[in-house]
Amino acid sequence: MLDAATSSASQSATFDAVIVGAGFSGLYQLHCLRNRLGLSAVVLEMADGVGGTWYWNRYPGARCDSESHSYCYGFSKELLEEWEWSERYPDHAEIRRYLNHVADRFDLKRDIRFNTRVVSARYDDAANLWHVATASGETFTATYLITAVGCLSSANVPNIPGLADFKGRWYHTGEWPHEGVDFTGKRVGQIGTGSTGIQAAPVIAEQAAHLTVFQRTANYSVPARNAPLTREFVDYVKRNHPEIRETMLGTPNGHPFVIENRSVFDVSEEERLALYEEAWEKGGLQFRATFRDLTTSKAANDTAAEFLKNKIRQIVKDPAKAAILSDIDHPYAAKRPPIDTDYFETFNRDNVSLVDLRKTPIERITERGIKTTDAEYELDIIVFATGFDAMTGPLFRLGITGRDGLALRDAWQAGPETYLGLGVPGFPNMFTITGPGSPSVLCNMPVAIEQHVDWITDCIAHMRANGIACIEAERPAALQWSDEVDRAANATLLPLAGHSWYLGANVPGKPRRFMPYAGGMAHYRQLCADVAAKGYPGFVLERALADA
Ligand code: N01
Repeated sequence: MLDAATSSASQSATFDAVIVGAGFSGLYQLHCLRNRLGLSAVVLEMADGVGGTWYWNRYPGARCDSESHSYCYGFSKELLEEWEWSERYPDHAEIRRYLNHVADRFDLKRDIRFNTRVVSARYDDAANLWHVATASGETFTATYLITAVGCLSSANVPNIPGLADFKGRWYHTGEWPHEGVDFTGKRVGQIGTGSTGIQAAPVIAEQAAHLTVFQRTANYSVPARNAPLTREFVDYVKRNHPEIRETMLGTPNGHPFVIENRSVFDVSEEERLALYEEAWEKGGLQFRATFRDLTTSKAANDTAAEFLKNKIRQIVKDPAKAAILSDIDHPYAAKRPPIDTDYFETFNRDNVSLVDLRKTPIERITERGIKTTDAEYELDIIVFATGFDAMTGPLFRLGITGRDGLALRDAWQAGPETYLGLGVPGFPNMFTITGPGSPSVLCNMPVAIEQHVDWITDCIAHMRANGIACIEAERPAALQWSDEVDRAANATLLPLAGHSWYLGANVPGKPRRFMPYAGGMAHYRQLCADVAAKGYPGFVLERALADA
């Protein structure tokens, strides 16, 4: 084991592993490497606290769409039993409290360097080491580089002409000011109606003088039915952890509910509507699990889509607004399905208007507000709920170069190429937690993260037990995996939402490639376990020179 020491010659702190990011992934990875394997590891985190995505996403209404009792680590029975969530869906502040509790409970903060932004990570072929440099000029050297930067941490502010001219204030939801934003008496424009915009609009509308929502693509949403958790439910969860986790680990998406094993066409129309109504009343992402073929058959999906569009028409009283909001061009859940608290109801407020950007696109931002082809909207504040340069963006920001000085950005010019979303050809001893090609964002994230971290930890333990100095994904295996990622996506309706960030379509110039693995978490877990059990086929394992 290398000591966490600073070599006076290079002034570079040396560790077994450098982990980048102190969210769910980085915290657990540090726990595994340091507390289980006894290795020296450091987490480099650009924020001044733990939380990762939840450190930055503090926008009004920011709340998790996974149910709280499933949005947590499962690795510690004690942790599961002692932590109590307060609501069905935890808000951003409660999730940060949870992650701080975890960091304190496992004494993790002493090995996290906060306010430390990685600007480059370079693989040194000759020494088989990673050299990591930070914005403040510090350098770190490590055998393993583990990226724990999340999938949705690189804000996408669209390049709309004139933003610099705007005399008001503007904010991106993913980089929200910690002190909050006071909307009182303000005219607010919100661009974006994805999961974030759908959470934010109702809360902003309650405070602002006026909210104008600029919608490019209409979206489905199902009520979250958020509520405080009852004592009975909290106690039930405590008593039934093993069963709940068994369900989560057995499903394709890591949630604590099963997908019903019935087709839309197994039941009469009357029965189907009753089942949709029941799922609507229950609320949440579980709506998607009402029938097994909702995500794979367009004809089946059409029935849910129609039900949800009708709900919009029933809720929104102004027929013109209802028509714009329900004019949805993709199957339900082909984009990440939002859940909401009073989103469509918000459009019944007198102080909320809606602009259809499909009919009247934004031409520019002016000193006074947003100018579409039809009108100029005077605003004091613009909120960009415009999403992220997802999955690859956070990795590119690290300035990673692998073998022979190859930049990750160049290696992935035509789209990301990984083996299992965990390893990248040309980038030895680098592991990507929830990287492109992993189920990650198509799964309840903590479930996906724990599987990755456990696999990486076991892999490093195997390397150290067997004198293996270097592991690197093989190109043919990565190419095959890319084909499998495509195949899995094409077996679903996901590619039918041509503008989704799953495809990279939301960022101009980004190669279009379906990035997450849609084959299901349970299946993926088995594939990864098989690879490990068979001695890591698809990876090249090299012994240390002295052992060769
Ligand atoms: O981002 P999005 P998000 N002009 O990319 C619009 C996770 N999440 O932050 O669809 C006008 O989904 C864009 O329009 P279009 C979750 O995985 C989790 O909402 O490209 N509009 C779209 O309406 C989610 O999927 C939770 O036509 C522009 C919106 O902005 C992911 O984060 C909560 C535009 C972006 O939607 C991202 O969601 C929230 C432009 N130039 C989010 N550019 C929880 O679980 C973009 N748009 C808590």
